[in-house]
Amino acid sequence: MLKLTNNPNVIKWVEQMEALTKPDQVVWIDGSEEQLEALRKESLANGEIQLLNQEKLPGCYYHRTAVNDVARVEDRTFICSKRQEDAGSTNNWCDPKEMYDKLTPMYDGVMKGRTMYVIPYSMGPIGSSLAKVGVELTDSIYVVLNMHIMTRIGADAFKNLGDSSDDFVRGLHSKADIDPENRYIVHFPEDNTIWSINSGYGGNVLLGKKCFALRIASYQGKNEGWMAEHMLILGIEKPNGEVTYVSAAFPSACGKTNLAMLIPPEGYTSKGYKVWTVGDDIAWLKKGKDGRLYAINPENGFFGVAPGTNKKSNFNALESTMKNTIFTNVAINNDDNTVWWEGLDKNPPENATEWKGSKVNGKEYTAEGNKLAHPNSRFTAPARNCPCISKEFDNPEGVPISAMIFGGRRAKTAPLVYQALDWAHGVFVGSIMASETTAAASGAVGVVRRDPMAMLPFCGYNMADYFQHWLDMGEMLGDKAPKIFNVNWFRTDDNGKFIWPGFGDNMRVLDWIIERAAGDADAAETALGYEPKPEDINIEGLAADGITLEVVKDLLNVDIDLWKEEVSGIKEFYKKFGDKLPQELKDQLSALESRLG
Ligand code: OXD
Ligand code: MN
Repeated sequence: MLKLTNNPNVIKWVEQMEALTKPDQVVWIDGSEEQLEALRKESLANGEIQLLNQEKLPGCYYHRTAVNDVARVEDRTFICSKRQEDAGSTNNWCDPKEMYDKLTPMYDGVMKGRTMYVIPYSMGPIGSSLAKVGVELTDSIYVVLNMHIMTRIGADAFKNLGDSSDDFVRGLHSKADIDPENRYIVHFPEDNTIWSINSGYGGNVLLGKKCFALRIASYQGKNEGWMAEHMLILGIEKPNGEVTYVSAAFPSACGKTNLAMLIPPEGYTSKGYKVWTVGDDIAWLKKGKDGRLYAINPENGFFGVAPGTNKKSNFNALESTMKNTIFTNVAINNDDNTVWWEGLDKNPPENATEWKGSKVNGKEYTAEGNKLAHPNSRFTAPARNCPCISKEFDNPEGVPISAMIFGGRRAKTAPLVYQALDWAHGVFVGSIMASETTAAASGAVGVVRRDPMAMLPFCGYNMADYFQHWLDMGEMLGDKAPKIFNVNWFRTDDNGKFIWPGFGDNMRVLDWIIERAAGDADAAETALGYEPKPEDINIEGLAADGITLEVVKDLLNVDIDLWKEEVSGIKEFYKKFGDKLPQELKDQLSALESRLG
């Protein structure tokens, strides 16, 4: 078969990996519809994927993973830098040589009787100076089909690399035996290399996503002066046509995909406000020619959590899944061969197949407290399907970011919104990001988990160095740096009920943020930073939700005693970083303490 590049570095590496894994044949993925269709047929024939109702869900397929292989495995994810201190205390570390020695025998001959697919892909629009090239070798057609949706694949991807460059990320994946005891997701940042074995779950095997676009890219960004962040990107268009772009980081289960595809409330849409999605999970950000920070979404699709997605919570995400989508571990409605998940509607199908593959009466099954879809079941949908996809989605220059938003799920501490005093304070705000555990996850409810910039599981190097890199980026950007904000949609009342309606109504907070970033909104200074005056949050039409000016005042209230406790929590957390924690962040913590009095 034709190789898709003459680049000797690519060819040499593919040959080495072929010699190691010993596949029966090697197939280069050119990205043509003809080749993809042949692979879909093969995958259908061997039962790896199933065809769904082609009238209702054209081009859609179903896949079920092994029961033991349904999520990312942080305890089996490693950063193998030469020096342990370069991985830091929040990553699993192993000496690279030791790890190669351990994994090489596992890969030896692992593809015997199988085909090795060579997938060239670009993270970011082809030709963009912000884009990067990867090559993933895999023995899974499911991976090829997902990579086709999630990245830009095929010969064109090599255009950015040229004939001699060595700057591509080498990803080697084998399902092997899907053995959880020998499952490894390993990054060698200094070698531009990712090795993944014994998993078939998206987050572990679609190597362009978390492994490359966050872990390897964050390391590259530190060395090359740019940023790879776990952030959505969206554009807010005002009635005069002006679009302001913001990026936002939240830990999982805080509604990142929902915010990325938000539909503004009636009072805004009728005036002509619109929201445009550039990305829902990852942003690569670099200083542009005009000195501002520009962002691209390196991905080409959405790998979204299905449960909870419905017409009301996220109409645009649901629409995105109506064609050319792969569903993984959701339930099947056997009456019409479509898909179902918890939260799609209130009618679980009677004639259902639950995610593990048993036929059940969905109504009875769910009434007994069982889940038809796995809580982490997913859709892999092309970004272009999204009704509100930004026209800048493919812009190689990216979009200029005016504001960066951090957030988490806090019942009492964090106010609805506040603005950091300056960039360095904003870095501090990001570094103390936290979320309280919900009943949805196992373990105690209400426990505070710190997840700086939502990057704790995704930073490919020492997080203390990562904080320093953020501080350095601020120096580089100077007064052109985006303004930094923190939001919390999740304050609860005394009965534990969410006070703020959230979803589309979060537009009301974004509205203040973009006006403030443009220097057009007033603010009051609090111990935490700048806050809107309560009357500057537009609550028109929210009376039925119980939102009055008084309630907004409460939502913005800073409870000094709770924040003093918070400071102790932060001090405890910061100990993890030892001497490497930048002095600037220690100073920011002391400054907060003294502002609290
Ligand atoms: C994801 C995650 O899958 O953050 O996007 O876990
Ligand atoms: Mn994510």
